[in-house]
Amino acid sequence: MNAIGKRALSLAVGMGIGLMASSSAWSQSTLEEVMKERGLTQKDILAAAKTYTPTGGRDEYIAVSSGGQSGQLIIYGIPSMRLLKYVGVFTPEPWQGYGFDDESKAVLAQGRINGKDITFGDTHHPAFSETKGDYDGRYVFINDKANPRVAVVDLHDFETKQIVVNPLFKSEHGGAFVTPNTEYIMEATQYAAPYGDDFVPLEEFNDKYRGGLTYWSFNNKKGRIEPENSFTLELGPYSQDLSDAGKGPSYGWGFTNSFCTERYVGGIEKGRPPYEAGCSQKDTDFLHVTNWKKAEELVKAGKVKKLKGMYLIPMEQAIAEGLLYLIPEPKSPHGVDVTPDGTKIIVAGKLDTHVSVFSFDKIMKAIKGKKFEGTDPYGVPILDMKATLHTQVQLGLGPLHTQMDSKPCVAYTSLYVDSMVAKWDYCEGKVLDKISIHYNIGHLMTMEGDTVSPDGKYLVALNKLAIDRFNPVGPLHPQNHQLIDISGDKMQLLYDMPLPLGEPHYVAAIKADKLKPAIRYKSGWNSRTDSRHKWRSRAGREKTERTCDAAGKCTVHVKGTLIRSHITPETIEVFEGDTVSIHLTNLERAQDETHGFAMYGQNVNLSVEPGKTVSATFVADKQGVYPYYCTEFCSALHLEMQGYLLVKPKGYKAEATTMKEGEAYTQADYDKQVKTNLETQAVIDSVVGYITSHNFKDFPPVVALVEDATDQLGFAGEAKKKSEDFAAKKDWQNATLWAGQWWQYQVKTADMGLRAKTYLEEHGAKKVK
Ligand code: RUQ
Ligand code: CUA
Repeated sequence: MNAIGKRALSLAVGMGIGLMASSSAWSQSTLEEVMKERGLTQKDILAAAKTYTPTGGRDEYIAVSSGGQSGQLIIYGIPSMRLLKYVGVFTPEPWQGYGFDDESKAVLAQGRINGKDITFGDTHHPAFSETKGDYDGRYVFINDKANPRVAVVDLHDFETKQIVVNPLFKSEHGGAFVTPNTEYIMEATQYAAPYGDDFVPLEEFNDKYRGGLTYWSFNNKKGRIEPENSFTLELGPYSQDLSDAGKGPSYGWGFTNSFCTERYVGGIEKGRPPYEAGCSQKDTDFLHVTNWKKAEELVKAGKVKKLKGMYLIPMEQAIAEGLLYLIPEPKSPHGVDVTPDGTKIIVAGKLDTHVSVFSFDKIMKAIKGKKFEGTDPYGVPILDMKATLHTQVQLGLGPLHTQMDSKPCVAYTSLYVDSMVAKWDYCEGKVLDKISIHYNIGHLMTMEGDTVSPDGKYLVALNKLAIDRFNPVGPLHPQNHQLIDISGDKMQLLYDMPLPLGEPHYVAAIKADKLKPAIRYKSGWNSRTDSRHKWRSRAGREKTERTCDAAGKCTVHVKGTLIRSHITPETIEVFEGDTVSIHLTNLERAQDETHGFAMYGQNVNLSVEPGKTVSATFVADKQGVYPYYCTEFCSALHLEMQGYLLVKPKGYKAEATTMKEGEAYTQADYDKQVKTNLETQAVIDSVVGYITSHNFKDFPPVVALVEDATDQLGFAGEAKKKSEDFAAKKDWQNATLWAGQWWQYQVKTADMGLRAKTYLEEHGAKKVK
């Protein structure tokens, strides 16, 4: 047997032994001994028991966290706080091939601004799609504060499908927040700027700079934002902040905070007082109340004009139509959160110790009764604050964001300056409990806590500083997400999780059983456009085509496939100067059999999940030899999953030579290989015997493994036939190599079979017959 074969056999044998060994290695120490040794208290043990998820276990909730400046999403489980995935959104992410394959490059290109690639995002607020105000598990939206963009991530495969750029804004913060049936995704500006792209001096700030609030129209059938049906409400040049959509009685309305309604423009270098002084002078700022339902009617009636491709409702029109009102709120507010029943709107001011609870009913009465205390400089009516307030509650220093409990009237608010979470009753207006966190909490999040039916149970505190909580790793610290049990009267801190990526502003958590992600794509699938890929291929249909145009520019299209453990084609030959487009389809149907594809010197790096087709296009501008290989350790012969791109100099003519093998094989080699194969077949037969004598059909993962193993065994049969044909002709070279290939497929079959057998053993399969 050759060296490759030997290595593979020892791998397979190692695998087999590993799978068959029973794990009886329980440590002998008792719980008391471990507690003593590690200095753990009863409380620690209780907290551990509430979060610990045994091997193979699943979490009850899936959290989708903003990845902050990483421009990604971070997915983790609750209560285990185990990280599951990063999802590339605004930033290239090599593991997923995001920003490397042609298909995802096209998604990132949607996010260009003035023709420039923007390869980061300051992601802030993920929002799940909703049906009747409840998470429906279909999509997640995420905004980019630095560049006014919103992305759509499909939860069917956790991939980014679309990025839209706001044509009017130069920054935003108040996104993404969805209306109760995901009719719209709200996105509000942060820093006022001219809607146009030309220079406007700061002296003209009050007249020419503007804030705004965009309602992005979402097509629930197509799963895409439709910019052509979206509209923006022009707002004063205040720093609009977060938003939330009304629900229940307040359905059809939206609420958006603002600060710096002083319209102060800094200039510290010219001796002017800085922004922070000028922007916090007044005692109150404005809560914007907008009627999106009525605005939508105006748009549909053709009464709204477009600017830069987006419907824009100017302030005069909004005022005349009753679409926009302001309510004074304590200065420098931050979070605005609508209660699950939609009757109240909770606003927290960073510089005020109170949280203000507004009554939607009172707001409507004030609007109907025209109880205005005046207008702002642009003529927008200001409602009387007292007339719209339900109550104000003193919670502590720096209240920011609020989320709801499953218990009626119970809410949790983060206290940034105090580094605490306050549990309180917004109906009665009283504090119920407080807990310290570490340190300086920003957002907090309860399970499905911003829906019409929050689940309570857990709360995650998203802390801005970690300081001394973890092993030091240099001046840049990880973030600290703290898990808190809120099922009882008193909050209990359970766990600190370091998050090593960006400053995650906000997280949303969904009941795990609402998600039904795919295991594989339909064969030959373009995942970014959700359609069959033009360049998909099937086994035996692979081909390489070179076409040249009249000017002599040539393009080589490679339609290839990937399956354990080979890349087809194994050699690609092109000429210097050719444009090369490699399209690869993963033919696997097995769960988790992703193949990667990386190539020397061309910045080519792909991830090809089962069923997917992806492309890499580049110019082969320099003659040479460029090895490529699979980057996922997919099988015992993964390292042999390889090939060469040969870039020939222009005009190169091959000399008439034949390939010389490294080794020549004899009949003895052939016989030895066949003997090994027959022994391997005996192992396979015994595993098959075990599986079929048990109720394996009751276990879907095993059924899938058996299907895959059957496929592999079919391939083995084809290779066996080829080897026997060559042996009949006494071509021992080819006979031996095909016998080796036959064995490769057997090894894969055995791998699947052993995995299936282990699964059955671990899941208590019963013997049948
Ligand atoms: S914000 S810490 Cu960007 Cu959501 Cu409040
Ligand atoms: Cu495919 Cu490694």
